[in-house]
Parts: sequence; C-alpha cells; structure tokens
Amino acid sequence: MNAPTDKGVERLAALQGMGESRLRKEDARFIQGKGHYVDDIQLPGQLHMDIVRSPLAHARIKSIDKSAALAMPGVHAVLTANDLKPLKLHWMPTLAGDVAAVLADEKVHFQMQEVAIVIADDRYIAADAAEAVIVDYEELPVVIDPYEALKPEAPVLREDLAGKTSGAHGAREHHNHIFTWTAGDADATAQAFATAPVTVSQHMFYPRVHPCPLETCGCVASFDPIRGELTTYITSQAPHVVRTVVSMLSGIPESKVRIISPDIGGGFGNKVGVYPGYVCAIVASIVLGKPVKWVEDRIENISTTAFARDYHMDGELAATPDGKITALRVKVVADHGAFDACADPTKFPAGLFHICTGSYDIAAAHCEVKGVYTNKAPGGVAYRCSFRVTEAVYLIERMIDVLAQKLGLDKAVIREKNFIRKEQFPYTSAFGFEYDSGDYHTAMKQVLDKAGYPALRAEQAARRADPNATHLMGIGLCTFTEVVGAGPSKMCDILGVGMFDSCEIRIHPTGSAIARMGTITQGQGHQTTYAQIIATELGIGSEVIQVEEGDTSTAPYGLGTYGSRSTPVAGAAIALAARKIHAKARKIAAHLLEVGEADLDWEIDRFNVKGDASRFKTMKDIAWAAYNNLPAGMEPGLEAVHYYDPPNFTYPFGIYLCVLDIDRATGETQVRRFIALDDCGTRINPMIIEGQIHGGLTEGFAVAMGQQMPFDAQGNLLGNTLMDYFLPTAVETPKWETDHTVTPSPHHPIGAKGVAESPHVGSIPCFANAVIDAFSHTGVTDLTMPFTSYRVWQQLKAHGLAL
Ligand code: MCN
Ligand code: CUM
Repeated sequence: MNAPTDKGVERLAALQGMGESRLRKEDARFIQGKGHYVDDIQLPGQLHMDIVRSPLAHARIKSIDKSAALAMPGVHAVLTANDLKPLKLHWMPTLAGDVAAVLADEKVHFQMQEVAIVIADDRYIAADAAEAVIVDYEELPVVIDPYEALKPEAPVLREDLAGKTSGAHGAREHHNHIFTWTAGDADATAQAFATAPVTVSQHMFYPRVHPCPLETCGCVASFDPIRGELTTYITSQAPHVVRTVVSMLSGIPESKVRIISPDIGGGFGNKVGVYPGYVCAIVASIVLGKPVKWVEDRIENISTTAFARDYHMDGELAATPDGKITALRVKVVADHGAFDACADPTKFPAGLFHICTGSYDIAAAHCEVKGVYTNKAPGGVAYRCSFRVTEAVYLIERMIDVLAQKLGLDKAVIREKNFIRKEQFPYTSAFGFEYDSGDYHTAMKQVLDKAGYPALRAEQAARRADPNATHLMGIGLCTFTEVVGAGPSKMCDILGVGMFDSCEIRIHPTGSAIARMGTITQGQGHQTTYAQIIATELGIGSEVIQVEEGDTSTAPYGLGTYGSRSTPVAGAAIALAARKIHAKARKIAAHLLEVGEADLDWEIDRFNVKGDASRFKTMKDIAWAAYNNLPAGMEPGLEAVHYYDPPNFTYPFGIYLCVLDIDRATGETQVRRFIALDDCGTRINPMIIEGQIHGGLTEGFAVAMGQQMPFDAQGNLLGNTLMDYFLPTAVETPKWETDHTVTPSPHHPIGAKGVAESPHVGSIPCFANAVIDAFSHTGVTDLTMPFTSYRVWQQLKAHGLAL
C-alpha cells in the first residue's frame, strides 16, 4: 500500500473509520425526543393488558373469580392458566431447558408471579380490573434459602416435576435440585490440594441484584387474523430468537411472525429472556384479533424479570509458601428461583463460570455448580455479566486476596507472580478455555505506576499505625480476564441454534450503503461503530452508511446482543461481508482501469494502478459501475451477506485499582481514585469504549455499594422500588480514570474483542477487595456486598475501630 499522502490523511479523516472517536449518530434523535420505544408504538384499535400477580411467594390457588373484573366497562377479557390450557400455553419452555409457568397453574411459586391477565380499553381500566380479580390462596411454606431448599424435609416447590429424576443437565438428586454441573479435573485438583504446603478456603456470597434498565420490559402484539400474520414490537435483546420461540409455541410459521425491537432504553441482560407477559400479550392479540400492548411498571420489572447472581461460593486455593498457586477448587450453590430461566448457551447451565482461573496460570482446577429452586423470581443471567463471568471473576479475585493475606504477600506482587505470561499465549486453561492473547504484566505495571502504588501502601501503613486517624484506607486490585463472543457454535447454541451472527451490506449506486445486522443495540452505539468498520474496510464515509438492526423481516438471522458478543461475532461478520464486497470491487476496478487485478493497490477509499496513483477508481466510482458497467458475465449489484461463526471466544482483560477511604465515625466510604485499564484488542471507537466503561463502572459501583434484593422469610421482596433500590446518580458516582493497552485478538478479522461488560465484571471485585483490604489488618478476609455505610460501620464497631 502507498504511504498516505497529505490528501490521503484528509481522505482518511473524512471516512470517520475505525479508531476515530466518531460522535454517536444515535444521539441526534435521542436528545431531541425522537427516540422510538415500545411504549411509543400506538396501533389503531390497540388494547392494553395488565397482570394480576400473586401477593404470596408460595401458595395453592383455590379459585379465581373473574366476574367483577369482567363486569367493568371497557374490559375485554380476563384470562387465567385454565384459559391457556387448551392451547397448551400455560407453561412455556425456558432457555435453560426447564419450563416456566406463563400463568400460575394451580400454584404460585414466587411473590408477584403472573396469575391472570386483564385486557381493557386503556391501561387504567386494565389496572383497576386487575385489582377486581379475586384469587383465593392457600398459603404453603416458603423457602428462600437454597441451602434450606436442599434439606430432605424441605417443601416440594416444583410439583410439576414430581418423579423427574433427571433434568436438562443430568441427574436431579433432590426435589428442589435442578442440576449439578462440573468442569475441570477433580482428581488432579484433589491431588494438588493433598500435597500443597499452603491452602486457603473462603465462603463468599454474591447477592441477588437486578440490572434495572431505565425502560422496563414490554411489547405490543398485533395479530392480523385475515393474513394470519403476527407482528410484535418488543423490548428484546435477541429478536430472532424470540421469533423462533414464538413460532414454535404458536405454530404460526416463522415467515409469518415478525419481531421488531425498536429503540431500547437499556437492556443489561434484563431483555434477553422471553417473559410470560410477552406470551400473554401475543395470546390475547390472537384471541381478540386486536393489537395488545403490555408495558411493565417499575415494581413489576424489579420483582419479576431476570435478576442477576445469587451465587453462594466456596473457593479454595492451593499454593507454595511463596505464593505460586497450584490449584483452584470451587463449589457453588446457585439460587435460580422458581424456574430455571437462565439465558445461557444451552450446554452451560452455569454460563462461562469456569473462566474462574482468571488471569492466572493455575495447573489444576475443578468447579461444581449446583442449581437450586427457591420461592423467588427466576432468572440469573443478566446485568453485564458475560454469562456469569462476573461471579467467576469475583471468586478468583477475592480468593487471591485471601491467599495474599494468609501469606503476608503484597496483593500486586502475588498477582504478578501468577499471571499467565505474554509468551504463553495462546494459553489453554485448566478448564479448557484457549485464551487468545494478553499481556497482563505490561498492563499491571502501567496501572501501578499511574497509581503510585508503593506510596499508597506506605500511606495505608501509616494510617494503621496512627490511632487518631479519622479514616481507614483500602486499596483494591482486580486483574481480570473476560471471555466474550459466544460463540463458536460447536460449543454454544440457544435452543439448538448455533451462536453465529450476521451482517448484510448493500452499496447503493451512488456510493452510500445500508448494513443490516442480527444484533440489536440497547445503548451501545452500534449505528455509530458498525459504520466505522465498513468505512475502513470499504472506503465509504461513515456518514453515508446506515446501520439497521432489530427487525426480523429485514435483518439476517442473528443471535442478538448480550455477553459482549456484538463486536467479537457481528463485528467480524461486518468485516468479512465488507471484504466480499471489496473483492468484487477490485474486479470491477480492474475492468474499469483496464488492468489486471494484481496491478491494483488499495488505498483508503480507492484502487490505484500500481506505480501510477493518478490512475484510480474510488469505491464511489465502482459502486456506480456495479449497476451499469461490469466485466462480462459478472452479476450486477454490490452487496454481500456474511454469517460468522467464530473459531474461538475473545479474551479481553483489565487491570483495575481502587483507593478508598472509610470514615471511622460513620462507616461512609469515599472512592479516592479508581483507575481502570482495559484491553479490548483493536479499538473501533475510543469514545464509545470510554462511555461503555464509565457506564459499567458506575453499575459496578452500584452493585458493590448499595444494590440488593433482600427477601424476608415469607418471600416478600423488600425493596422493589427506586426508593430502596440504589441507582447511583452523578452525585454519588466516583470520578473514573481510564487507560488502555492494545493486544489484538489473533483470530478476529479486525483484532477486536468485546468490552462492554468488562468494567462491570472487573469493578465489583475491585471495590470489594478495597473495602476488605481496609480491614485486612484485623484478620477479616471476607465481607458481603453491598458495602453500605451501616454495614461498614458495624465492621468498624466489631473490630474496635469505630470513632
Ligand atoms: N467497541 C469498540 N471497540 C472494541 C469493542 C467494542 O469500539 N474493541 C464498541 C462497539 O462497537 C459497541 C460497544 O463498544 O458499540 C460495545 O461493544 P461490545 O463490547 O461488543 O458489546 P455489545 O455491543 O455486544 O453490547 C452488549 C453489552 C452487554 S451484554 C450489556 S449487559 C450491556 C452493555 O453492552 N448493556 C448495555 N452495555 C450497555 N450499554 C448501554 N448503554 N445499554 C445497555 O443496555
Ligand atoms: Cu449477562 S447481561 Mo448482557 O449479556 O446482556
């Protein structure tokens, strides 16, 4: 390629391609009130649905009296499980191989479970009528603790599974047991522990939290009885998967089902699953022949749609006396709630939790995850989690601190000692993951230098020595590795559909373009960044490239946006679709310039004749020719579609450091510094990456410092409104300092790895490690999130540190 001339530099800048901090194209609409969300959809004759929900967490339904509700003016229908039974729609399959009640069938399993639906002229009538439905319940004993649930005498929660000794993931050992999933080499690990000079163990609980997107879940279902076509606007992160599920459940051919995800006001994993509300609205529209809208309120969203975590973990490390880790063993009890509705790739009931050897070279490892039913809402995989990588990183990053404390080693030194070294990549972990690329030592040094780490430790020691110090000081480190880009379809599928993704690009005669994708943005800026990839690959300005997602009638089949998979999978599909177009464009250019293809050089936006840059054809010239002046025998048009099945996941990583001060009088924590270095390989749009990292760190701060979903013994969720559930604003949010290194993925066409979940995955253990580090001189090795002032103050009291 010729070195870009000065004019080349200008042309390159005009493309606004990869590496540019191109401003978000979406924002012009959003900041002028022109966003178009599900609740903005108004169809002629549209009716409204509301849901009658259970006040009890575990109860038998003795009777349901609809008469008062049906008598109310404006009410069109009240439907219960009995009405869905003839259609076999009162239960539905979950993505995890279980079934979930659409409307409670004889029994409710968690508070706020869907019991009946009301369809009315407007939302207010529907809400009033829902209150008028009288349900007679007989209370049953409630189980909210998964350890209690596994006791022999525990009440049977899922009577529908009576006698089923095996489930989707193997044998069931107890009536409330869902699965036991293991990975790694149990014998090799046991042997390493048996001979290890040093071992540590730690129990830790990662509490249940909720992603709480600003827009709640909802849909507008519209069945056209004349055409037999169903169109549903829905807040879905995976519209094609929804279409497949809806077609399978309803029997309507997939070609007559159209799912449209319009603008989405945040998903964060909350909008991956298929919820009873969607199914009910669709059934109601089919039954009534009219469009039906259902939009959750905040309490319904927090109480019933996909929560996250609820992992009770026991970790063990074996090591040498100087801190070289030789083995990791983990046992998890996972509270899945009433139905196993985790949105994981089919073969992985614990998601990608087995990435839990983290950034460390650990020879032997074994993990066991036991899924358990309780009387809580179902879900489990949500909230910027990369399929439970959040839990995995929390486990290993907490464990390494526990080991450092036991051995009296510095928490940075122990990490550097155990890091997988740069020359070991591609590195196969004890759990079988093949890490594609990484350079942890360089990144670590960059962060420690920036933080002035030795001085921080010295300051901490001085504080500890001073009985009059008003504040404790904690220094937290988290040096994580993510696994994103599900996935190679040989390993990852959803309901049997391989987890590839897709892109279709069409170049119009005048040189502008449209790209259609199987993914769907919820705020990640795909319309901005995807265009940048095409701009660089094809030499067409980003401004004239439209990116369209979310409509199953126009987009090629794709598995959607979650698990930070859009860049690793769809991003690769874009590049490869563009390269197909590029190859055809080269042929057309050769024809137009009357030279051989080999005589052409590609330069930014054009093909030059080798050695004579004055003879060239731009991509714009070629686009025009593609519709009127082609080499003999060549098909007209300039477009391509690519379905990309990745050969491997991508393994982004980060080094995070948090310094915080704890007020010994009040227990208040103040984050003094938070440094986040991320490496996501090739960076498409640094500004968007920065935005994703700020957002993920802020959500991580929320989880660590305030979010929780506590249940009382009766299964009442305490805190399902934004009065109680902590959403940080600019006031509480710390100032973030970001940094990066670039270690491209060797197997991705543009070397990019995902980034969106990293800041969340990495920051939560970093905050936890910082708070616990502040107390480490007292012998404390674990505290449970969230670290509210009251909880921290209790710790201060317990150790005689409160002022
Ligand atoms: N990007 C980049 N260079 C890279 C990697 C990513 O410029 N090397 C850009 C991408 O082009 C994209 C964005 O960063 O615009 C995020 O890309 P990626 O990491 O591939 O993640 P996804 O697009 O697949 O987004 C999913 C991820 C998930 S799973 C959750 S949960 C989450 C998150 O995105 N939900 C979000 N970030 C969110 N941000 C917003 N505003 N709203 C949500 O609901
Ligand atoms: Cu696990 S939250 Mo995101 O994968 O949609």
